[in-house]
Amino acid sequence: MHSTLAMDRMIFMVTKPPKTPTPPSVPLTKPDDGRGGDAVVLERLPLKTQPPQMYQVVLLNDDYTPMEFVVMVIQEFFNKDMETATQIMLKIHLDGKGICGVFSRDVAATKVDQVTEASRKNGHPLQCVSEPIEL
Ligand code: TYC
Repeated sequence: MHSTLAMDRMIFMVTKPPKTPTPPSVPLTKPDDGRGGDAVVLERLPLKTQPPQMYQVVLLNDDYTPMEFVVMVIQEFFNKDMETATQIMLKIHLDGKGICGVFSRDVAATKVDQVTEASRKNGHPLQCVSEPIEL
């Protein structure tokens, strides 16, 4: 291939010249006040953190676990007095399930483990689950 001066010139002509960078419309640095030298100003952004997801710990009804055991579990692991625990147990007995408390994820998981272990040790099929609360 032979190139001529004319062709080189044509190629040169159709190549766009490099853009010169345009300066930002807003200065990136504050004008020097003559006091801070090269000091950097860090501005605090508004916090966007969300509250943690919460979990309700639920007991399920069954036909075999004695009512007294369920009342004892609710008192012991969910810190309810006997009257409140009895109301919750009866609600579960009638509706099929009931909320015993609302906790952060780790605490809810611990409650489920504690109830499950106590039920297993005592030979009861009582089921305890945790579920995230709808926002
Ligand atoms: N239904 C059980 C009974 O009649 C009592 C019971 C209540 C069991 C609540 C489980 O989560 C429960 N003995």
